[in-house]
Amino acid sequence: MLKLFCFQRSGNSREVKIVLAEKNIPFESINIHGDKRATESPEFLKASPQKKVPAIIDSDVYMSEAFLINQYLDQKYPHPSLMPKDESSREAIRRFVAEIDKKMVLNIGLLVIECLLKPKPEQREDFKEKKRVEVREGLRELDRMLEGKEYLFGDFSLADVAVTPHISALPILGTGIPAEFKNATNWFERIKARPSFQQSAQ
Ligand SMILES: N[C@@H](CCC(=O)N[C@@H](CS)C(=O)NCC(=O)O)C(=O)O
Repeated sequence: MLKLFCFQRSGNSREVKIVLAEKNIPFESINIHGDKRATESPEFLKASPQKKVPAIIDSDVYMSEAFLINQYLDQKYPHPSLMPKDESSREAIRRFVAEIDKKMVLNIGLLVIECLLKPKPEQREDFKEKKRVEVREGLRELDRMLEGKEYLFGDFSLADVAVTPHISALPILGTGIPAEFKNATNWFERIKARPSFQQSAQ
């Protein structure tokens, strides 16, 4: 059975859990949080030399990096497909994920460190506000992309998967999707209603 190394509050792990749930792929979840034996195990280190989650072992395939894992899963388990058929749309999704990782996912990660992992006296309020503004700019762009669409690239795809688990962390970071971004707000409601999204939080 496929093994997934993860931890519960990891947005990147959630990305892979969503795809596993969408495709109904059985898997063994190995929660490595605080488990030194798991983090130092040769199989985890082979799957993830950087010691980051998510990582998977699927027969003889050892992999890390959420989007790479999800593209692999989508090819190996094609039903339902989470990438468009034509190569130019696939390439557009790859470019989108690379961009949104830099513009938004990274900033949300930095907010997690600043707001949740640092002791209060060490937290920099100006830095937090700067990152919140940058995240809101990313949301504005998503809102524009979603005009007239249910999902970012038409059908639900790996593009939606790459960003939504991270957006769900925003309320505990002192921000969220501004109400004026109606397309993004409605899209996120649709995502939250999907069983795969709900299961990925467990
Ligand atoms: N670019 C990687 C990021 C992976 C990553 O940063 N994972 C975090 C959890 S969300 C992690 O393993 N942090 C533990 C650490 O850095 O030691 C991906 O998309 O999978």
